Amino acid sequence: MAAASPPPPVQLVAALRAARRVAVLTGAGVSAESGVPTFRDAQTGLWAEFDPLELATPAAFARNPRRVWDWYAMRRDMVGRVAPNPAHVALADLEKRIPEFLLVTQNVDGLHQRAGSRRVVELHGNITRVRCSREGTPVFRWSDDDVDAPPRCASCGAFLRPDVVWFEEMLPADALGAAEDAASRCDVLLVVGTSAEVYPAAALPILARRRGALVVEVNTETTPLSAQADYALRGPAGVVLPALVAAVRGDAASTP
Ligand code: BJW
Repeated sequence: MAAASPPPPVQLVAALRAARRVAVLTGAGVSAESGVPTFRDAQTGLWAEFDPLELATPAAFARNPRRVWDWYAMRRDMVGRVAPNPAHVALADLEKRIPEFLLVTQNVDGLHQRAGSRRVVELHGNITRVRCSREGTPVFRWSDDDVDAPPRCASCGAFLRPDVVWFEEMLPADALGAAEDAASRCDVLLVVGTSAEVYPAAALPILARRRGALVVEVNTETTPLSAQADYALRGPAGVVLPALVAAVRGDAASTP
């Protein structure tokens, strides 16, 4: 049976019920209960085992394209084997109740869309997509079985690469623009499962707060955002979010 969550604060539930515009920023923690490792968690995060400078920068890919490609192939395979968890499902449910809703995710795993979320902006790309490393063109036909990984672009011969955003790369301008617009206009911003350390995503809650939004953090740990958030709900997103959304819905057992 799922762990119980303390009832969400009454004022927060009222604010979400009254909200016309809600934005959500998610990070790796929202997928942790699906079995997707986070990045910075001390024991279990990817960066505890792998060096980001050797795997998630353009220079790393230039130095050793095969190592980077293989690492992403391994993660792509893992993402294909996991399923959305109750946190993803609760956010998809919340979207149906809010007139203007945008879910902004730093995650590349596509689990929000698989849970039924419709209005999703991917800030850091998607691990299932591949593009030409020189021309940026999306590539739809390629194989992980190619012995000479990474495969080459059929048009120009350059290596293919995962369609994700590495350190020192610009975020897709349209995605970042939509995220900033939603953060600056929302009544409530939920910030779920992110260490709030990677910019420009980490600036979105600060922008929302400055523009008068209620900022709500959901995280198992304290982050640099916690002290500035109006509410810091401690606990696994897969427990906290279903309880919060059930209370917003007015389910008898969860109404504070
Ligand atoms: C739970 C939970 C549960 C666990 N329930 N919670 C110096 C040099 C170069 C660059 C910079 C620099 N200083 C600053 C920069 C900018 C840099 C940056 O911010 N670096 C900081 C780390 C210092 N940013 C960039 O480079 C960005 N681009 C940019 O700024 O362009 C302009 C520029 C150009 C040239 C030079 C400099 C700037 C791009 C950032 C791209 C990030 N890419 C990655 C990899 C994506 C592909 C992949 O998946 O491999 O994105 S890195 C990684 O971090 C990934 C994530 O999306 C991102 C954020 O991590 P996230 O999601 O917050 O995960 P964690 O693990 O950090 O946190 C998980 C949280 O969940 C924790 O708080 C847990 O407690 C919690 N949790 N279980 C609820 N069940």
